[in-house]
Amino acid sequence: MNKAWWKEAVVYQIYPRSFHDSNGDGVGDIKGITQKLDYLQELGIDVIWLSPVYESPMDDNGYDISDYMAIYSQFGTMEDFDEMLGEAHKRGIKLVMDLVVNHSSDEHRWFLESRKAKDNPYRDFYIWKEGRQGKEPTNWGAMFGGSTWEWDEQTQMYYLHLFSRKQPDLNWENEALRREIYRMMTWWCDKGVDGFRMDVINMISKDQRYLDGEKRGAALYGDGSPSFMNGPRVHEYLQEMNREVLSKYDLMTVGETPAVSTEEAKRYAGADRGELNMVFQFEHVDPEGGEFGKWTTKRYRFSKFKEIMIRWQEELAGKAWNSLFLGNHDQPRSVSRFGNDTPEFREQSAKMLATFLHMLQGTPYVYQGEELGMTNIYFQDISQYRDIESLQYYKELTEAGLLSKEHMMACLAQYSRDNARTPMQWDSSRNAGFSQGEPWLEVNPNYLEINAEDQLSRENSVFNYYKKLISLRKVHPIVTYGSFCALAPEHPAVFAYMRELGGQSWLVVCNFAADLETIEIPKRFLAPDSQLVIGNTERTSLTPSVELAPYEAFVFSSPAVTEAGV
Ligand code: TEU
Repeated sequence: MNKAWWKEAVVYQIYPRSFHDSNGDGVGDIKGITQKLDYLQELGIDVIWLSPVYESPMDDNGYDISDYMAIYSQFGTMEDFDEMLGEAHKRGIKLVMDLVVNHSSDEHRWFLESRKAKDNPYRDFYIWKEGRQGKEPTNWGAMFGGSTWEWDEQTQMYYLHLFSRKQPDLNWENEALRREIYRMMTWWCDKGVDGFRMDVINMISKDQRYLDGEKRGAALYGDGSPSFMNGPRVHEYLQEMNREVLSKYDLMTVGETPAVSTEEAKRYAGADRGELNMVFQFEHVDPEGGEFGKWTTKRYRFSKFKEIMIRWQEELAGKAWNSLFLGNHDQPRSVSRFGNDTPEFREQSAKMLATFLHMLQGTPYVYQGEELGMTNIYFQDISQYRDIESLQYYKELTEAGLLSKEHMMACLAQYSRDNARTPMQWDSSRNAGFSQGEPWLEVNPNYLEINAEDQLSRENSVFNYYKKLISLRKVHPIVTYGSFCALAPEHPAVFAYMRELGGQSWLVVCNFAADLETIEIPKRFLAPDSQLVIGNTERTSLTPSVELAPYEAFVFSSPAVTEAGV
Protein backbone atom coordinates (compact mmCIF):
# COMPACT_ATOMS: atom_id res chain seq x y z
CA MET A 1 0.00 0.00 0.00
CA ASN A 2 1.22 3.50 -0.81
CA LYS A 3 2.43 5.41 2.20
CA ALA A 4 1.26 8.96 2.83
CA TRP A 5 1.60 11.36 5.75
CA TRP A 6 -2.13 11.93 5.96
CA LYS A 7 -2.69 8.19 6.38
CA GLU A 8 -0.38 8.17 9.37
CA ALA A 9 -1.85 11.30 10.94
CA VAL A 10 -4.37 11.86 13.71
CA VAL A 11 -6.58 14.88 13.09
CA TYR A 12 -8.08 17.09 15.79
CA GLN A 13 -11.13 19.15 14.92
CA ILE A 14 -11.45 22.63 16.38
CA TYR A 15 -14.79 24.42 16.40
CA PRO A 16 -13.34 27.89 17.01
CA ARG A 17 -16.42 29.50 18.55
CA SER A 18 -16.32 26.96 21.38
CA PHE A 19 -12.63 26.20 21.86
CA HIS A 20 -11.00 28.98 23.83
CA ASP A 21 -11.81 32.68 24.24
CA SER A 22 -8.73 34.86 24.75
CA ASN A 23 -10.45 38.26 25.10
CA GLY A 24 -13.49 37.61 27.29
CA ASP A 25 -16.25 38.34 24.76
CA GLY A 26 -17.75 34.90 25.30
CA VAL A 27 -16.76 33.63 21.86
CA GLY A 28 -13.72 31.47 21.15
CA ASP A 29 -11.05 33.00 18.93
CA ILE A 30 -7.84 32.41 17.03
CA LYS A 31 -5.53 33.73 19.73
CA GLY A 32 -7.34 31.36 22.07
CA ILE A 33 -6.37 28.48 19.80
CA THR A 34 -2.74 29.61 19.63
CA GLN A 35 -2.63 29.62 23.43
CA LYS A 36 -3.73 25.99 23.48
CA LEU A 37 -1.34 24.60 20.87
CA ASP A 38 0.90 23.20 23.60
CA TYR A 39 -2.06 21.23 24.87
CA LEU A 40 -2.59 19.75 21.40
CA GLN A 41 1.09 18.97 21.08
CA GLU A 42 0.93 17.16 24.41
CA LEU A 43 -1.98 15.09 23.12
CA GLY A 44 0.17 14.21 20.12
CA ILE A 45 -2.14 15.04 17.24
CA ASP A 46 -0.63 15.82 13.83
CA VAL A 47 -3.24 17.92 12.08
CA ILE A 48 -5.85 20.47 13.08
CA TRP A 49 -9.03 20.69 11.04
CA LEU A 50 -10.25 24.18 11.73
CA SER A 51 -13.98 24.79 11.27
CA PRO A 52 -14.62 28.07 9.38
CA VAL A 53 -12.96 31.25 10.63
CA TYR A 54 -13.81 33.39 7.59
CA GLU A 55 -15.82 36.60 7.48
CA SER A 56 -19.43 35.66 8.06
CA PRO A 57 -22.78 36.98 9.30
CA MET A 58 -22.82 33.80 11.45
CA ASP A 59 -26.23 32.57 10.42
CA ASP A 60 -24.78 29.04 10.60
CA ASN A 61 -21.74 29.74 12.79
CA GLY A 62 -19.42 30.50 9.90
CA TYR A 63 -20.65 27.91 7.39
CA ASP A 64 -22.11 30.98 5.68
CA ILE A 65 -19.09 32.85 4.33
CA SER A 66 -19.23 36.44 3.13
CA ASP A 67 -15.51 36.78 2.35
CA TYR A 68 -13.33 33.72 1.76
CA MET A 69 -10.12 35.70 2.11
CA ALA A 70 -10.81 37.51 5.38
CA ILE A 71 -11.09 36.48 9.02
CA TYR A 72 -14.30 36.98 11.05
CA SER A 73 -13.51 39.93 13.33
CA GLN A 74 -14.71 38.30 16.57
CA PHE A 75 -12.26 35.47 15.87
CA GLY A 76 -9.36 37.88 15.26
CA THR A 77 -7.32 39.18 12.36
CA MET A 78 -5.34 37.74 9.48
CA GLU A 79 -2.19 38.46 11.55
CA ASP A 80 -3.63 36.30 14.33
CA PHE A 81 -4.25 33.60 11.77
CA ASP A 82 -0.72 33.77 10.39
CA GLU A 83 0.67 33.61 13.90
CA MET A 84 -1.43 30.55 14.72
CA LEU A 85 -0.35 28.82 11.53
CA GLY A 86 3.33 29.59 12.23
CA GLU A 87 3.09 28.43 15.85
CA ALA A 88 1.32 25.23 14.81
CA HIS A 89 3.98 24.49 12.21
CA LYS A 90 6.72 25.13 14.77
CA ARG A 91 5.20 22.33 16.84
CA GLY A 92 4.96 20.01 13.86
CA ILE A 93 1.20 20.42 13.65
CA LYS A 94 -0.41 20.92 10.26
CA LEU A 95 -3.51 22.98 9.63
CA VAL A 96 -6.40 22.01 7.38
CA MET A 97 -8.99 24.64 6.49
CA ASP A 98 -12.72 24.16 6.15
CA LEU A 99 -13.67 24.90 2.56
CA VAL A 100 -17.34 25.81 2.21
CA VAL A 101 -17.99 26.24 -1.49
CA ASN A 102 -21.33 24.57 -2.09
CA HIS A 103 -22.82 27.84 -0.93
CA SER A 104 -21.74 31.25 0.30
CA SER A 105 -23.47 33.75 2.55
CA ASP A 106 -26.19 35.91 1.00
CA GLU A 107 -24.02 38.79 2.21
CA HIS A 108 -21.10 37.75 0.01
CA ARG A 109 -20.23 40.41 -2.56
CA TRP A 110 -20.99 37.94 -5.36
CA PHE A 111 -24.52 37.40 -4.13
CA LEU A 112 -25.17 41.08 -3.50
CA GLU A 113 -24.26 41.64 -7.15
CA SER A 114 -26.09 38.57 -8.39
CA ARG A 115 -29.42 39.57 -6.94
CA LYS A 116 -29.28 43.10 -8.38
CA ALA A 117 -30.29 42.32 -11.96
CA LYS A 118 -30.77 39.44 -14.37
CA ASP A 119 -27.91 40.72 -16.51
CA ASN A 120 -25.46 41.36 -13.70
CA PRO A 121 -22.07 39.72 -14.45
CA TYR A 122 -22.41 37.75 -11.19
CA ARG A 123 -25.97 36.59 -11.87
CA ASP A 124 -24.89 33.09 -12.84
CA PHE A 125 -22.66 32.65 -9.81
CA TYR A 126 -25.87 31.43 -8.11
CA ILE A 127 -28.86 29.34 -9.13
CA TRP A 128 -31.92 31.37 -10.14
CA LYS A 129 -35.19 29.88 -11.40
CA GLU A 130 -38.67 31.00 -12.37
CA GLY A 131 -41.55 29.75 -10.20
CA ARG A 132 -44.15 27.23 -11.34
CA GLN A 133 -47.59 28.87 -11.39
CA GLY A 134 -46.74 31.05 -8.44
CA LYS A 135 -45.07 28.18 -6.57
CA GLU A 136 -41.46 27.19 -5.91
CA PRO A 137 -39.55 25.66 -8.85
CA THR A 138 -39.39 22.27 -7.05
CA ASN A 139 -40.89 20.83 -3.86
CA TRP A 140 -37.52 20.30 -2.15
CA GLY A 141 -37.11 20.82 1.58
CA ALA A 142 -33.99 22.59 2.82
CA MET A 143 -31.63 20.96 5.33
CA PHE A 144 -32.56 23.47 8.01
CA GLY A 145 -36.31 23.41 7.37
CA GLY A 146 -38.56 25.23 4.92
CA SER A 147 -38.25 25.22 1.14
CA THR A 148 -34.90 25.24 -0.68
CA TRP A 149 -36.17 28.20 -2.73
CA GLU A 150 -36.33 31.83 -1.66
CA TRP A 151 -38.34 34.38 -3.60
CA ASP A 152 -36.45 37.51 -4.45
CA GLU A 153 -38.55 40.64 -5.04
CA GLN A 154 -35.90 42.58 -6.92
CA THR A 155 -35.74 40.35 -10.00
CA GLN A 156 -38.91 38.33 -9.38
CA MET A 157 -37.17 34.94 -9.35
CA TYR A 158 -36.30 32.24 -6.83
CA TYR A 159 -32.77 31.35 -5.75
CA LEU A 160 -31.70 27.92 -4.50
CA HIS A 161 -30.42 27.32 -0.97
CA LEU A 162 -30.00 23.72 0.18
CA PHE A 163 -29.27 25.01 3.69
CA SER A 164 -30.60 28.25 5.21
CA ARG A 165 -31.96 31.07 3.07
CA LYS A 166 -28.82 32.99 4.04
CA GLN A 167 -26.73 30.27 2.35
CA PRO A 168 -27.45 30.54 -1.41
CA ASP A 169 -25.96 27.69 -3.45
CA LEU A 170 -23.12 28.57 -5.77
CA ASN A 171 -23.56 27.62 -9.41
CA TRP A 172 -20.73 25.24 -10.27
CA GLU A 173 -21.97 25.00 -13.86
CA ASN A 174 -20.44 28.44 -14.26
CA GLU A 175 -16.77 28.28 -15.18
CA ALA A 176 -16.08 31.83 -13.98
CA LEU A 177 -17.26 30.83 -10.50
CA ARG A 178 -15.05 27.76 -10.50
CA ARG A 179 -12.02 29.87 -11.48
CA GLU A 180 -12.70 32.24 -8.57
CA ILE A 181 -12.82 29.34 -6.15
CA TYR A 182 -9.57 27.82 -7.41
CA ARG A 183 -7.93 31.23 -7.18
CA MET A 184 -9.05 31.57 -3.56
CA MET A 185 -7.85 28.05 -2.70
CA THR A 186 -4.48 28.75 -4.30
CA TRP A 187 -4.17 31.87 -2.17
CA TRP A 188 -4.64 29.82 1.03
CA CYS A 189 -2.21 27.15 -0.17
CA ASP A 190 0.41 29.79 -0.90
CA LYS A 191 -0.08 31.01 2.64
CA GLY A 192 0.99 27.58 3.80
CA VAL A 193 -2.15 25.78 4.90
CA ASP A 194 -1.90 22.01 4.67
CA GLY A 195 -5.21 20.99 3.19
CA PHE A 196 -8.95 21.28 3.06
CA ARG A 197 -11.97 19.64 4.61
CA MET A 198 -14.59 20.27 1.97
CA ASP A 199 -18.07 21.00 3.26
CA VAL A 200 -20.86 19.02 1.53
CA ILE A 201 -18.63 18.75 -1.51
CA ASN A 202 -20.78 15.97 -2.99
CA MET A 203 -23.67 18.44 -3.39
CA ILE A 204 -21.98 20.94 -5.72
CA SER A 205 -23.32 19.48 -8.97
CA LYS A 206 -27.07 19.73 -9.49
CA ASP A 207 -29.12 17.68 -11.93
CA GLN A 208 -30.13 20.42 -14.35
CA ARG A 209 -33.64 19.02 -14.80
CA TYR A 210 -34.73 20.23 -11.34
CA LEU A 211 -37.27 17.46 -10.73
CA ASP A 212 -39.58 17.23 -7.72
CA GLY A 213 -38.49 14.89 -4.94
CA GLU A 214 -40.41 12.13 -3.21
CA LYS A 215 -42.55 13.17 -0.25
CA ARG A 216 -42.59 10.72 2.66
CA GLY A 217 -45.48 10.33 5.09
CA ALA A 218 -46.42 13.56 6.76
CA ALA A 219 -43.23 15.35 5.64
CA LEU A 220 -43.92 18.91 4.50
CA TYR A 221 -41.44 18.87 1.61
CA GLY A 222 -40.05 16.51 -1.00
CA ASP A 223 -36.59 14.96 -0.79
CA GLY A 224 -34.51 16.62 -3.50
CA SER A 225 -31.33 14.73 -2.68
CA PRO A 226 -31.35 12.49 -5.80
CA SER A 227 -31.00 15.75 -7.75
CA PHE A 228 -27.95 17.05 -5.93
CA MET A 229 -26.20 14.32 -3.93
CA ASN A 230 -23.30 12.99 -6.02
CA GLY A 231 -24.69 14.91 -9.00
CA PRO A 232 -23.84 14.40 -12.67
CA ARG A 233 -20.70 16.58 -12.88
CA VAL A 234 -19.28 16.33 -9.36
CA HIS A 235 -16.32 14.11 -10.29
CA GLU A 236 -15.50 16.27 -13.28
CA TYR A 237 -15.38 19.33 -10.99
CA LEU A 238 -13.21 17.63 -8.39
CA GLN A 239 -10.78 16.40 -11.02
CA GLU A 240 -10.58 19.91 -12.37
CA MET A 241 -9.99 21.28 -8.85
CA ASN A 242 -7.30 18.69 -8.35
CA ARG A 243 -5.55 19.62 -11.61
CA GLU A 244 -5.85 23.35 -11.01
CA VAL A 245 -4.98 23.49 -7.30
CA LEU A 246 -4.64 20.36 -5.18
CA SER A 247 -2.04 18.53 -7.27
CA LYS A 248 0.32 21.49 -7.02
CA TYR A 249 0.79 21.19 -3.23
CA ASP A 250 1.34 18.44 -0.68
CA LEU A 251 -2.09 18.58 0.92
CA MET A 252 -4.53 16.52 2.89
CA THR A 253 -8.04 16.62 1.46
CA VAL A 254 -11.17 15.19 2.96
CA GLY A 255 -14.59 15.60 1.43
CA GLU A 256 -17.66 15.81 3.59
CA THR A 257 -20.05 13.58 1.67
CA PRO A 258 -23.36 12.79 3.35
CA ALA A 259 -25.30 9.89 1.85
CA VAL A 260 -22.30 8.39 0.12
CA SER A 261 -22.01 4.65 -0.58
CA THR A 262 -18.74 2.71 -0.56
CA GLU A 263 -18.92 2.64 -4.37
CA GLU A 264 -19.25 6.43 -4.55
CA ALA A 265 -16.53 6.87 -1.92
CA LYS A 266 -14.12 4.93 -4.13
CA ARG A 267 -14.85 7.42 -6.91
CA TYR A 268 -14.15 10.43 -4.68
CA ALA A 269 -11.16 9.00 -2.89
CA GLY A 270 -9.87 6.15 -5.02
CA ALA A 271 -6.09 6.14 -5.10
CA ASP A 272 -6.06 6.48 -8.89
CA ARG A 273 -8.89 8.98 -9.28
CA GLY A 274 -7.11 12.33 -8.95
CA GLU A 275 -9.84 13.75 -6.70
CA LEU A 276 -9.61 13.65 -2.89
CA ASN A 277 -7.59 11.74 -0.29
CA MET A 278 -10.61 10.55 1.69
CA VAL A 279 -14.23 11.29 2.45
CA PHE A 280 -16.39 11.44 5.55
CA GLN A 281 -19.20 8.94 5.15
CA PHE A 282 -22.18 9.20 7.50
CA GLU A 283 -23.86 5.82 7.34
CA HIS A 284 -22.74 4.89 10.84
CA VAL A 285 -23.98 8.15 12.37
CA ASP A 286 -27.23 8.60 10.47
CA PRO A 287 -29.95 8.04 13.04
CA GLU A 288 -32.60 5.59 11.92
CA GLY A 289 -35.28 8.24 12.03
CA GLY A 290 -38.55 7.96 10.21
CA GLU A 291 -40.29 10.65 8.22
CA PHE A 292 -38.69 13.38 10.35
CA GLY A 293 -35.15 12.28 9.61
CA LYS A 294 -32.80 12.83 12.53
CA TRP A 295 -35.62 14.01 14.81
CA THR A 296 -36.07 10.83 16.74
CA THR A 297 -35.31 9.64 20.25
CA LYS A 298 -34.10 6.23 19.09
CA ARG A 299 -30.66 5.15 20.17
CA TYR A 300 -28.33 3.59 17.65
CA ARG A 301 -28.50 -0.15 16.93
CA PHE A 302 -25.20 -1.86 17.62
CA SER A 303 -25.70 -4.66 15.07
CA LYS A 304 -26.37 -2.17 12.29
CA PHE A 305 -23.47 0.06 13.34
CA LYS A 306 -21.14 -2.91 13.36
CA GLU A 307 -22.24 -4.12 9.95
CA ILE A 308 -21.64 -0.64 8.51
CA MET A 309 -18.19 -0.20 10.03
CA ILE A 310 -17.03 -3.63 8.90
CA ARG A 311 -18.34 -3.07 5.38
CA TRP A 312 -16.47 0.24 5.04
CA GLN A 313 -13.25 -1.34 6.28
CA GLU A 314 -13.56 -4.27 3.89
CA GLU A 315 -14.72 -2.46 0.80
CA LEU A 316 -12.25 0.39 0.85
CA ALA A 317 -9.27 -1.84 1.68
CA GLY A 318 -6.47 -1.25 -0.82
CA LYS A 319 -8.71 0.97 -2.97
CA ALA A 320 -9.51 4.12 -1.01
CA TRP A 321 -8.82 5.46 2.45
CA ASN A 322 -11.26 5.69 5.37
CA SER A 323 -11.68 8.68 7.62
CA LEU A 324 -12.67 7.52 11.09
CA PHE A 325 -14.92 9.54 13.37
CA LEU A 326 -17.66 9.14 15.95
CA GLY A 327 -18.40 12.81 16.50
CA ASN A 328 -18.00 16.27 15.04
CA HIS A 329 -19.60 19.71 15.40
CA ASP A 330 -22.85 18.44 13.84
CA GLN A 331 -23.16 15.26 15.87
CA PRO A 332 -24.00 14.40 19.47
CA ARG A 333 -21.11 13.70 21.84
CA SER A 334 -19.77 10.24 21.01
CA VAL A 335 -19.66 8.99 24.60
CA SER A 336 -23.31 9.94 25.12
CA ARG A 337 -24.32 8.36 21.87
CA PHE A 338 -22.29 5.17 21.50
CA GLY A 339 -20.94 4.77 25.02
CA ASN A 340 -22.44 5.52 28.40
CA ASP A 341 -22.22 8.99 29.93
CA THR A 342 -23.27 8.05 33.47
CA PRO A 343 -20.53 8.67 36.05
CA GLU A 344 -20.07 4.92 36.53
CA PHE A 345 -19.13 4.15 32.91
CA ARG A 346 -18.24 7.45 31.26
CA GLU A 347 -14.45 7.21 31.33
CA GLN A 348 -14.43 3.49 30.71
CA SER A 349 -16.72 3.71 27.69
CA ALA A 350 -14.93 6.78 26.27
CA LYS A 351 -11.65 4.82 26.32
CA MET A 352 -13.36 1.83 24.74
CA LEU A 353 -14.72 3.97 21.89
CA ALA A 354 -11.31 5.53 21.35
CA THR A 355 -9.65 2.11 21.17
CA PHE A 356 -12.28 0.88 18.75
CA LEU A 357 -11.90 3.86 16.42
CA HIS A 358 -8.16 4.47 16.50
CA MET A 359 -7.27 0.85 15.83
CA LEU A 360 -9.36 0.64 12.64
CA GLN A 361 -7.72 1.30 9.30
CA GLY A 362 -8.04 4.94 8.29
CA THR A 363 -7.25 8.42 9.54
CA PRO A 364 -8.87 9.06 12.94
CA TYR A 365 -10.47 12.39 13.83
CA VAL A 366 -10.76 13.57 17.42
CA TYR A 367 -13.46 16.17 17.95
CA GLN A 368 -12.55 18.78 20.58
CA GLY A 369 -13.43 17.57 24.07
CA GLU A 370 -13.80 13.97 22.95
CA GLU A 371 -10.35 13.34 24.41
CA LEU A 372 -11.86 14.30 27.79
CA GLY A 373 -15.04 12.27 27.38
CA MET A 374 -17.20 15.41 27.19
CA THR A 375 -20.93 14.62 27.12
CA ASN A 376 -24.23 15.89 25.72
CA ILE A 377 -25.73 18.77 27.68
CA TYR A 378 -29.42 17.78 27.92
CA PHE A 379 -30.89 21.30 27.83
CA GLN A 380 -34.31 21.59 29.49
CA ASP A 381 -35.60 24.64 27.64
CA ILE A 382 -35.64 25.58 23.95
CA SER A 383 -34.28 29.05 24.83
CA GLN A 384 -30.96 27.40 25.77
CA TYR A 385 -30.34 26.28 22.17
CA ARG A 386 -28.48 28.46 19.67
CA ASP A 387 -28.16 26.22 16.61
CA ILE A 388 -30.14 27.29 13.55
CA GLU A 389 -31.01 23.70 12.68
CA SER A 390 -32.39 22.93 16.16
CA LEU A 391 -34.35 26.18 16.38
CA GLN A 392 -35.82 26.05 12.91
CA TYR A 393 -36.97 22.44 13.12
CA TYR A 394 -38.40 22.97 16.59
CA LYS A 395 -40.52 25.77 15.19
CA GLU A 396 -41.48 24.04 11.96
CA LEU A 397 -42.39 20.63 13.39
CA THR A 398 -44.17 21.81 16.54
CA GLU A 399 -46.08 24.61 14.79
CA ALA A 400 -47.31 22.21 12.11
CA GLY A 401 -48.51 19.93 14.93
CA LEU A 402 -46.30 17.08 13.67
CA LEU A 403 -44.35 16.64 16.91
CA SER A 404 -45.22 17.80 20.42
CA LYS A 405 -42.87 20.26 22.12
CA GLU A 406 -41.97 17.67 24.74
CA HIS A 407 -41.10 15.10 22.14
CA MET A 408 -39.08 17.57 20.08
CA MET A 409 -37.13 18.57 23.21
CA ALA A 410 -36.35 14.89 23.76
CA CYS A 411 -35.15 14.57 20.15
CA LEU A 412 -32.95 17.64 20.53
CA ALA A 413 -31.48 16.28 23.75
CA GLN A 414 -30.27 13.28 21.73
CA TYR A 415 -29.33 14.84 18.41
CA SER A 416 -29.04 18.65 18.53
CA ARG A 417 -25.77 19.94 17.13
CA ASP A 418 -25.42 22.18 20.18
CA ASN A 419 -24.47 19.08 22.17
CA ALA A 420 -21.11 19.19 20.43
CA ARG A 421 -20.81 22.95 20.60
CA THR A 422 -20.90 23.66 24.33
CA PRO A 423 -17.61 25.28 25.31
CA MET A 424 -14.47 23.24 25.76
CA GLN A 425 -13.93 22.33 29.42
CA TRP A 426 -10.42 23.43 30.33
CA ASP A 427 -10.48 23.57 34.13
CA SER A 428 -12.74 23.90 37.17
CA SER A 429 -12.69 27.71 37.27
CA ARG A 430 -15.63 29.88 36.19
CA ASN A 431 -17.00 28.95 32.75
CA ALA A 432 -14.65 25.96 32.71
CA GLY A 433 -11.76 28.29 31.85
CA PHE A 434 -13.28 28.78 28.38
CA SER A 435 -13.98 32.48 28.79
CA GLN A 436 -13.81 35.32 31.29
CA GLY A 437 -17.08 36.63 29.85
CA GLU A 438 -20.54 35.19 29.31
CA PRO A 439 -20.18 32.18 26.96
CA TRP A 440 -22.30 32.33 23.78
CA LEU A 441 -23.65 28.86 24.62
CA GLU A 442 -23.95 27.48 28.14
CA VAL A 443 -21.06 25.51 29.56
CA ASN A 444 -21.97 21.96 30.54
CA PRO A 445 -22.30 22.03 34.35
CA ASN A 446 -20.34 18.78 34.53
CA TYR A 447 -17.11 20.74 33.87
CA LEU A 448 -16.31 20.45 37.58
CA GLU A 449 -15.80 16.70 37.05
CA ILE A 450 -14.81 16.74 33.38
CA ASN A 451 -12.00 19.12 32.47
CA ALA A 452 -8.58 19.10 30.86
CA GLU A 453 -6.63 20.29 33.90
CA ASP A 454 -7.83 17.38 35.99
CA GLN A 455 -7.23 14.87 33.22
CA LEU A 456 -3.71 16.01 32.45
CA SER A 457 -2.83 15.39 36.08
CA ARG A 458 -4.43 11.93 36.27
CA GLU A 459 -2.52 9.08 34.74
CA ASN A 460 -5.58 6.94 34.05
CA SER A 461 -7.64 9.74 32.52
CA VAL A 462 -9.38 9.63 29.14
CA PHE A 463 -6.90 12.27 27.92
CA ASN A 464 -3.88 10.16 28.81
CA TYR A 465 -5.48 7.13 27.23
CA TYR A 466 -5.92 9.05 23.95
CA LYS A 467 -2.35 10.24 24.22
CA LYS A 468 -1.12 6.67 24.47
CA LEU A 469 -3.32 5.49 21.60
CA ILE A 470 -2.05 8.28 19.39
CA SER A 471 1.56 7.52 20.27
CA LEU A 472 1.09 3.86 19.29
CA ARG A 473 0.31 4.97 15.75
CA LYS A 474 3.62 6.84 15.62
CA VAL A 475 5.66 3.75 16.51
CA HIS A 476 3.80 0.83 14.96
CA PRO A 477 3.05 0.90 11.22
CA ILE A 478 0.53 -1.92 11.73
CA VAL A 479 -1.89 0.68 13.13
CA THR A 480 -1.87 2.59 9.87
CA TYR A 481 -1.07 -0.01 7.25
CA GLY A 482 -2.11 -3.35 8.74
CA SER A 483 -4.94 -5.22 7.05
CA PHE A 484 -8.33 -5.49 8.78
CA CYS A 485 -10.19 -8.68 9.55
CA ALA A 486 -13.47 -8.75 11.50
CA LEU A 487 -13.93 -11.37 14.23
CA ALA A 488 -17.18 -12.66 15.73
CA PRO A 489 -19.27 -10.52 13.34
CA GLU A 490 -22.51 -11.83 14.84
CA HIS A 491 -21.67 -11.01 18.45
CA PRO A 492 -24.47 -8.75 19.73
CA ALA A 493 -22.34 -6.53 21.97
CA VAL A 494 -18.66 -7.00 21.20
CA PHE A 495 -16.75 -5.46 18.31
CA ALA A 496 -13.61 -7.50 17.72
CA TYR A 497 -11.13 -7.43 14.87
CA MET A 498 -7.58 -8.22 13.90
CA ARG A 499 -4.96 -6.13 12.18
CA GLU A 500 -2.03 -7.77 10.42
CA LEU A 501 1.22 -6.55 8.92
CA GLY A 502 4.31 -8.58 8.11
CA GLY A 503 4.48 -11.30 10.73
CA GLN A 504 2.59 -9.30 13.35
CA SER A 505 -1.06 -9.54 14.40
CA TRP A 506 -3.00 -7.28 16.71
CA LEU A 507 -6.25 -8.30 18.31
CA VAL A 508 -8.71 -5.52 19.17
CA VAL A 509 -11.65 -6.35 21.43
CA CYS A 510 -14.26 -3.78 22.52
CA ASN A 511 -17.33 -4.40 24.64
CA PHE A 512 -20.03 -1.89 23.70
CA ALA A 513 -22.36 -3.00 26.51
CA ALA A 514 -22.76 -2.24 30.21
CA ASP A 515 -22.93 -6.00 30.83
CA LEU A 516 -20.34 -8.73 31.14
CA GLU A 517 -19.81 -10.31 27.73
CA THR A 518 -17.88 -13.39 26.69
CA ILE A 519 -15.62 -13.71 23.68
CA GLU A 520 -13.41 -16.50 22.32
CA ILE A 521 -9.79 -15.57 21.74
CA PRO A 522 -7.91 -16.73 18.61
CA LYS A 523 -5.14 -19.19 19.55
CA ARG A 524 -2.14 -17.14 18.59
CA PHE A 525 -2.97 -14.53 21.24
CA LEU A 526 -2.79 -17.21 23.94
CA ALA A 527 0.86 -17.97 23.12
CA PRO A 528 3.50 -16.87 25.66
CA ASP A 529 4.88 -14.21 23.36
CA SER A 530 1.51 -12.48 23.01
CA GLN A 531 1.45 -9.18 24.87
CA LEU A 532 -0.92 -6.41 25.95
CA VAL A 533 -0.52 -3.23 23.88
CA ILE A 534 -3.19 -1.07 25.50
CA GLY A 535 -6.36 -1.65 27.50
CA ASN A 536 -8.79 0.07 29.85
CA THR A 537 -8.79 -2.56 32.65
CA GLU A 538 -6.16 -4.36 34.73
CA ARG A 539 -6.10 -7.31 32.34
CA THR A 540 -2.60 -8.29 31.15
CA SER A 541 -3.10 -11.79 29.77
CA LEU A 542 -5.75 -13.76 27.92
CA THR A 543 -7.53 -17.08 28.37
CA PRO A 544 -9.27 -19.05 25.59
CA SER A 545 -12.59 -17.58 26.62
CA VAL A 546 -12.55 -14.12 28.16
CA GLU A 547 -15.29 -12.54 30.22
CA LEU A 548 -15.21 -8.86 29.42
CA ALA A 549 -16.01 -6.16 31.95
CA PRO A 550 -18.62 -3.53 30.95
CA TYR A 551 -17.12 -1.37 28.19
CA GLU A 552 -13.82 -3.18 28.40
CA ALA A 553 -11.39 -2.70 25.54
CA PHE A 554 -7.97 -4.18 24.89
CA VAL A 555 -5.38 -4.66 22.19
CA PHE A 556 -2.99 -7.61 22.25
CA SER A 557 -0.09 -8.19 19.93
CA SER A 558 1.32 -11.48 18.72
CA PRO A 559 4.26 -11.75 18.78
CA ALA A 560 5.07 -9.04 21.30
CA VAL A 561 5.79 -5.56 20.02
CA THR A 562 9.17 -3.97 20.47
CA GLU A 563 9.77 -0.46 21.76
CA ALA A 564 11.10 0.57 18.41
CA GLY A 565 8.04 -0.65 16.62
CA VAL A 566 7.65 -3.36 14.02
O1 TEU B 1 -23.00 19.78 7.18
C1 TEU B 1 -23.58 19.07 6.13
C2 TEU B 1 -24.79 18.37 6.39
O2 TEU B 1 -25.21 17.55 5.58
C3 TEU B 1 -25.60 18.72 7.55
O3 TEU B 1 -26.93 18.68 7.12
C4 TEU B 1 -25.40 17.76 8.61
O4 TEU B 1 -25.67 16.47 8.16
C5 TEU B 1 -26.34 18.17 9.68
O5 TEU B 1 -25.79 19.31 10.25
C6 TEU B 1 -26.49 17.12 10.69
O6 TEU B 1 -27.54 17.50 11.50
C7 TEU B 1 -22.09 20.76 6.83
C8 TEU B 1 -21.48 21.37 8.07
O7 TEU B 1 -20.73 20.38 8.74
C9 TEU B 1 -22.55 21.96 8.91
O8 TEU B 1 -22.07 22.46 10.12
C10 TEU B 1 -23.16 23.08 8.09
O9 TEU B 1 -24.24 23.62 8.79
C11 TEU B 1 -23.63 22.59 6.73
O10 TEU B 1 -22.67 21.79 6.07
C12 TEU B 1 -23.87 23.77 5.83
O11 TEU B 1 -22.67 24.38 5.50
